[in-house]
Amino acid sequence: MSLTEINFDGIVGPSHNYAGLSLGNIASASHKGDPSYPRAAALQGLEKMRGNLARLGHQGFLLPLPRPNRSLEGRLALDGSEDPALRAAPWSASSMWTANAATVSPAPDTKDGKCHLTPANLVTMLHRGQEWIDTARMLRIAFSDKDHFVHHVIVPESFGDEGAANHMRLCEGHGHAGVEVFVYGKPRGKFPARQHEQAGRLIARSHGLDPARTVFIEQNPAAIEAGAFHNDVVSVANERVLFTHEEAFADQQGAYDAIRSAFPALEVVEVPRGSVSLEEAIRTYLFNAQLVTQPDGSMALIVPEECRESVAVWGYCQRMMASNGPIREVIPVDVRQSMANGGGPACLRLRVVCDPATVDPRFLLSEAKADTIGGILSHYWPEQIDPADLGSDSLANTVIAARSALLAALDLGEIG
Ligand code: SUG
Repeated sequence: MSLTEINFDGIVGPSHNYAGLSLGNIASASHKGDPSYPRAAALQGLEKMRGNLARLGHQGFLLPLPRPNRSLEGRLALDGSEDPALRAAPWSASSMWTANAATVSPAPDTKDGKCHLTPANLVTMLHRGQEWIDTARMLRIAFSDKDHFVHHVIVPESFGDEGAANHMRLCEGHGHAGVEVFVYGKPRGKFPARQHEQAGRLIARSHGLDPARTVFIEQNPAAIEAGAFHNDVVSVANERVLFTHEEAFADQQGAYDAIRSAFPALEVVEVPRGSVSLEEAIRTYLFNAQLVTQPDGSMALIVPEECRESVAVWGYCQRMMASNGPIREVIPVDVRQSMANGGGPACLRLRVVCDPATVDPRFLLSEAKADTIGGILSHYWPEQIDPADLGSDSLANTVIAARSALLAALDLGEIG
């Protein structure tokens, strides 16, 4: 068994649009009604995957879900008199943010020595709550090896669960036993707290985690109010390192103490508000970065281009690289189409620590497969969608044909 971390990015679906559906997600609200560019969005995502494949040696992907979702359309009793937000929900391409697909506990952390996955119920938002049925089916195909993977049912819908976006793992190396950190929110202000405390506690029990190596932390309500609708907008962890904003948690010092008592080797890289305000961190998505261990053992932070354009954020990054800290490189990537809906580089990927040989190879990227995917995206993905187009038969035909072409090219037609 050679355990390694594989990032499974969501391929941006052909119905990618800006309907402004996510309350508390500032980017989604501020781009409401704008035209979107699904082809450019998907190609940006593919470029990020190509870069990471070259840098890290492994890269996986998950597929867009079937849209428009005819079953949800039926349940919403759409007749043209409804709020346009209801009409848009069955068209959402939000499954591209696979950090919200599931919570994953790698084999070294669990009692039975298998990797456990629980699909996220995403109940807080209508357009996201439709994802889990299809996501769960896909995960069961991608990780079908029963000797290595265990699939759980979703957390009961009374407890909102948004998956890996609120879950961090500290470890000496990815293949070592880790400490899993579950971050939850409490509803205190005008924006919803999307991750319920009980969701994390329930997942930790069902995944068979050791209570001594499991930590539960409350997100700072002020961060939620500032637009950090998931913890991964204000912190990210990799191996020994927690890279976080000073205002990420309700009790910042208490959070560090709790993690450190379970994981004494913890190294915190804390960004003070004096260097980067919470608002600037959320606008640029500095923390919605992929903190990765490169083959030579050094750590790189893959950030959105927006970070380079911010004097405060880029200044901080320069100082961080010049210091003797654990993060030696900061690499900007262009995922602007996703960013405009509140999804940065980290939202676009689900981390799974496993042996690549145990994954269905159809979900693993190679250079040649990236070329195939790029060809399909360039040929079939719509160039532009205006939110007013959502609901039209001709757009539905285009979107359905585009996804079918991708599935056929990847020999994944069985996903349907
Ligand atoms: O759930 N945006 C997503 C962004 C998810 C980002 N994921 C992580 N932070 N891990 C969300 O708010 C856009 C809504 C729209 O299409 O209008 C949206 O769903």
